[in-house]
Amino acid sequence: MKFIHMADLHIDQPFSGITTEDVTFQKEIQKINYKVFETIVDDCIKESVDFLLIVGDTFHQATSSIYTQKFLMDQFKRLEKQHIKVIMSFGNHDYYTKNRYWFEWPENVVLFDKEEVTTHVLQLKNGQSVSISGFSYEHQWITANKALEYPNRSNETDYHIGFYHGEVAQEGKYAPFRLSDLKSTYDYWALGHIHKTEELMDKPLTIYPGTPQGHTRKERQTKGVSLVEVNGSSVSQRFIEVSKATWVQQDISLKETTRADQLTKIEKEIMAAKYMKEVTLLVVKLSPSSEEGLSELLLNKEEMLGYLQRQLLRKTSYYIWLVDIVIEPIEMDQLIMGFDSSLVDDLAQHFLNRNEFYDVAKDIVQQPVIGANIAFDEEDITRIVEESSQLVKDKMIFKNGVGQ
Ligand SMILES: [Mn+2]
Repeated sequence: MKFIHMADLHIDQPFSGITTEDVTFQKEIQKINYKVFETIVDDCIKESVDFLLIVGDTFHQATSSIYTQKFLMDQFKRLEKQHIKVIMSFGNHDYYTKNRYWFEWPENVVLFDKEEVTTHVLQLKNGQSVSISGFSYEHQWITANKALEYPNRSNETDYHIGFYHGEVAQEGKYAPFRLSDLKSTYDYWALGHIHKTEELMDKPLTIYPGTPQGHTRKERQTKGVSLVEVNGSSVSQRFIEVSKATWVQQDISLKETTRADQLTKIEKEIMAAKYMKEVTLLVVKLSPSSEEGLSELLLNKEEMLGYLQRQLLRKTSYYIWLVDIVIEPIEMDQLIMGFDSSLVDDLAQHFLNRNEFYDVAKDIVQQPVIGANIAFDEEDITRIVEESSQLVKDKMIFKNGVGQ
């Protein structure tokens, strides 16, 4: 028995952080999700699997566009021609409502469309058979532990697979379960919901394949889809990478650079990394040269980002899109003061006087919107002055060595 297990495609989810006026790039990025699914179908055909398992959240929304539905049905038909079945459930994002679909599902597609656990039996190409037990979401949330509802391993078929879109948790909204609740006599547990690739158990092999294509900068740790082969009691598994856009974080140091060198250096280092994917979605983390450099970067970050986005997009035959610039905070050298820290406390006393306090705080207090809504009483003043003098003390090293 050979199959591919995927989940969480989120085919109609846009990529976060892509703001571009470049029309060719816009078109390219819109096609990516579709290309990813085409690649999965190609792999099913190439590996001549018995079936494709799709464990929920194929669509990002419960109502998907007609175009997307048609695209998916056509891809399923490609599999039908090769006698490859599709077993599919719906997750919390694409929870199932029958009348939202505009087309008949092709004959090779077997759906889990109910919230109760049901079992489908499939014949394999070699004459063996498999039971597949699972459920779908019909609402956004399922609070019950569905794992407790699965049947024992079937005696009628050669293999038994469990389908589960949900989370390992004591309680929650996504069919929370404990690993020990999953039937241990099954051959494989095909999970969905978590976007990071994870193997939870070895026996039986229990896998979250993760999303095949990350859509946010947090979805970097993903390995594609899970290709599984089971022969009697021996199970072999590997991941197949299918993503078309990669999320990357690159660290670039600006230490010992002058302002005039910085943009060129950033650009050069990005090009030197030789990103070869069709689309690279890049987050650059800069370490500034100094405290002064830090404030300069913070001040000009948006403009630098816009400039670099335009510079990089057309540099290669591939696309590099700079999603964001993150600036690393730097350690501030503490000032060494030639007096005792008690002097700070003495100075602070001065500002406990209401008039002195209001004189310092006048920029805030006289601001019409803020001033109308804030009145400081004695207690507020004391607290603010204490906190401020502590802040001052934190940034200094004193002669008496108290650093505080
Ligand atoms: Mn989900």
